[in-house]
Amino acid sequence: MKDDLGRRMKRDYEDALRLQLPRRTHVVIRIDGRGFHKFTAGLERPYCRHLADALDQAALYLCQEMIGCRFAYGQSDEYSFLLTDFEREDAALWFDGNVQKIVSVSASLFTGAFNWAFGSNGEKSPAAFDSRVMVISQRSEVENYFLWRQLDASANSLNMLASAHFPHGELAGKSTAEKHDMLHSKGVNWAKQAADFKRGRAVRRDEAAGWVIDLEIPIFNRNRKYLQGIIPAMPQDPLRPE
Ligand SMILES: Nc1nc2c(ncn2[C@@H]2O[C@H](COP(=O)(O)OP(=O)(O)OP(=O)(O)O)[C@@H](O)[C@H]2O)c(=O)[nH]1
Ligand SMILES: [Mg+2]
Repeated sequence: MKDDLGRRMKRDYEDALRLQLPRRTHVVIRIDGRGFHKFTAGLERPYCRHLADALDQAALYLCQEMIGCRFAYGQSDEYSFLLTDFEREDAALWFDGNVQKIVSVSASLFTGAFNWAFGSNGEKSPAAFDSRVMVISQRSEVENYFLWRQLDASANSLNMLASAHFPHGELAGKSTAEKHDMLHSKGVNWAKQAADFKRGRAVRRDEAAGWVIDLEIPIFNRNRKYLQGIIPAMPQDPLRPE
């Protein structure tokens, strides 16, 4: 009776929403701080090194935990991870591609590791992160995905710097060039800020040292070789004529 009930509950309800990723493709997972405008309220502005370090540590931990992880890129309160499962015939996909497992476990591992690394934030509640997963089959689109996140990094970074020097109302409707001009008028130069706060940071695999945090990443669309050297290419389709 109990076993029958369990089988029926699983089949009728649990398995009904079971979603599976396709195999042999690029998988991207993005993790983002939940309500971080609140969580970061008392932190150093415009850029908080302690926050960035804790995000990097959480990303490093996740890179080591996720089967098939190749690369991670982070900025502001988010980190994106690239996973692949096509390098070898018998390569595994994390949780066999079970979407609910992938998003829930990635968010919880990242959340746990971040809070551990960050420590207490005064009286505040612990930080929480959401997670989403997507499949991007084309290698060039994976590259575009990371170009997009880095463009967002630079825009966020400029906005953070501007909002540390001007009230919200004065910045509303201002273009990127105008924000740069406003900052220059106060003797502040965005270009002189730390590279990783302008471009974001990466966790990548180094042949000698294993997983490493990289604070000196290039501007992706000025140095295409960086991402192209990291994003794995699919092996040739065996059906293709010789
Ligand atoms: N003080 C400070 N804040 C930061 C730093 N990096 C990111 N943030 C804040 O993190 C927030 C990230 O914004 P979003 O992810 O768009 O918004 P959110 O409030 O997290 O909301 P959801 O992601 O939708 O849950 C922004 O409000 C930034 O101000 C930092 O170095 N210092
Ligand atoms: Mg957020």
